[in-house]
Parts: sequence; C-alpha cells; structure tokens
Amino acid sequence: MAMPSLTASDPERTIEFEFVRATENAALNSLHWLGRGEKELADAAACDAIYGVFDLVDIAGEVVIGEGIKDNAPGIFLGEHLGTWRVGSPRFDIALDPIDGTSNIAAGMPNSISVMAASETLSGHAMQNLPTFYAHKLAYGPAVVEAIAKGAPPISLDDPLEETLTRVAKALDKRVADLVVMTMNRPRHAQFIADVRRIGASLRLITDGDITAAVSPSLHDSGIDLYLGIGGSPEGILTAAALKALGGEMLLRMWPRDEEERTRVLTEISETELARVWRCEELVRGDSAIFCATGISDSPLLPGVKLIGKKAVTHSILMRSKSRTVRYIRAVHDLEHKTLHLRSVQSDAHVP
Ligand code: VTB
Repeated sequence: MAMPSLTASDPERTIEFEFVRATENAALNSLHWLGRGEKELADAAACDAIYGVFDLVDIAGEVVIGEGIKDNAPGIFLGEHLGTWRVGSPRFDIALDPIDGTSNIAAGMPNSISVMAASETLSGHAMQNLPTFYAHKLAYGPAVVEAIAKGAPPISLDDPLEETLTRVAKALDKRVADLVVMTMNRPRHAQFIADVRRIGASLRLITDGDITAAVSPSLHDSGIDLYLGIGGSPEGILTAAALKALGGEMLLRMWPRDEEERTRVLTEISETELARVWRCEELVRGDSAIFCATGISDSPLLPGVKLIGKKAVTHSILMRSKSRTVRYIRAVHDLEHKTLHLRSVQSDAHVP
C-alpha cells in the first residue's frame, strides 16, 4: 500500500512556502514607497500583493488577526477570507501585518517587514484576538526559557525590572551591564527607559515595529537579550507564532490606553481576563504555527530589499512550530521576468 503523502497529511509543509511568496511580493510591491512619505499607499501596495498571491492558492484562510482598525489605514481585516476556498482546501487561521513599520517605510527608515502567521485549524480558532489596542509585553529567548525549565526562578511582568534583568543575565551567563534591552522610544516607556539606565544595562531604542524587536532575543545573533514595552496587541499574536517555533517566550497583558478603552473592553471581558498574563502557547494554541516575514528595510530580524540592477534581492524568515525548522530564504528576483501577482491587475483571479 502506498504511504500517505506528507502533502495530504501535513498541508502546512507545502503551504508555508506560499506565505513566503506573499510576504516577498508585499515587500517588493511596497518598496517603491520607501521614503516617499506615503504610509497608506505603501500599506495598500503590500495588501494588494498579499491578496494577489492568495487569490491563486488553494487554502481556506480566515483572517483572525488583521490590521487597519487602529488608524483607519488600508488593511486586510478581521473576518476576511484569503485563498481560493475551493472544496478540500486546508483551513487556516491567519494573522498578518502587510507592513509592520509603515511609518518607517514612509520615512525611509529601518525596521519594516511584511509579516504573516498561520495555524491550521480543524475547528474553532487557534489565535487569540485581544480587544485592547496595546499590550504590555516582555519577550526573552530560549536560553532563559531553558534556565527556568531547569529550576531558575520564573520571570514575571510585575517583578521589579532589576530582578528580571538579574535573572535574564544569569540565564545567559552574562553580567547585567552586558545585557542589551530593546524597546520603542515612546513617552509611555519613560519609566522603563529610566529604570534600564539606572540598573546599568544597555538600551536600544527603535521608532516603530515591535515584532522584530520582540522576536530578536530568540535569535542567537541579534545582539538583543530582552524586549519590553507596550506595543500593538495584534503584533503580540504574530510574535507568539514566531516564538513558538524559536523556543522563546513572551509574557503579555492587555494594556487599555485610557479609561474609555478600559470601560469599553470591560463590557466584553471580565476584570480577571483583562488582568491575565498570556504566554505564547495561549495566544497561538495547538501545535500548528507558521511564521513568515520578509524584510522591507533593514531590521534586527532581516535585511531589507536590495535593488541591484534589474534584480531585487529579498530576505525572508520562514518557520513552523511543529518542526522548529527556521529557514532564511534569500531570493533573487529578476524583475524583467517576474510577475508581481496583484489583485488589482488579476482580473481573472478567483476572489473569494
Ligand atoms: C505598535 C507596534 C507596531 O506601531 O502598534 C506601534 O506594535 C504603535 O504605537 O509594531 P504608537 O501608537 O505608540 O505609535 C508599530 O510600531 C508599527 O505598526
């Protein structure tokens, strides 16, 4: 009897490469907007390119973590369908940010990526939608996770920062003074920033894009030991998918930005749920998680797109939690031969 094919029994294995095509396509299509001060046009170009690829892929993808809501920017929204949804197509929950760091690309600054995550679901949803705009996050890498598993004291969002930094330093066999902490430069982080400086660790501030920042401590060569800060909640779910494959961890708690948001959110969830600290396993449930990103402009995670003559070079990272394989994919695109699939020009595409 023939062995069942892996394509049939584990569709994630082949479909994951379509995600790279989609984020590569988004990076290539939005690159034109680098430094042109047009955040929304960059975002629209990335969305068009992601739709353009998925309109040609046989999956039944439902966007469960979308974007756009926060600033009325163009976006691929919650509840939208990606893929052809042909009968028999595998069912996936999808989280995406066609560009994380749109302000960066618009200003011609580093740290913008196109990013997607997906979980194969047989029933229900695997990804947790959080009703607050922001969440408080603390992310660390696999060495810290392992130290805790072997009995080191756990890390908590509420411990004094000094204690957290001491524990991370011990797990990494470093001095606190040699730790590098990353956060976004925001007034709401003034206390963190002052605390890190007082404690004596190094600090790397970024303007925008906290997915790359929160994934960094889990990459052995990023030079970042810890991410902390208050950033977007949807970005937290994308980060969780990556950390599940990298073996790192993030603690996350919703962070209502004002009384009005707090009151609204409390009509949807209880005080206890609002105060809950989530881990990656709870934000993206089950063993299926694909994470994929392509650099648009340089970040600690990935180099940005480089245009060399008539060719474009993209750098992507693709990983899945089942196998924990992390692929770095450097692709050379011959722009004279390549078709950038875009929904806006694919009149014959099957649009679900
Ligand atoms: C956060 C962060 C994102 O925008 O959502 C941030 O998670 C928005 O923060 O990665 P502010 O409201 O303080 O500007 C990003 O940096 C980019 O979308």
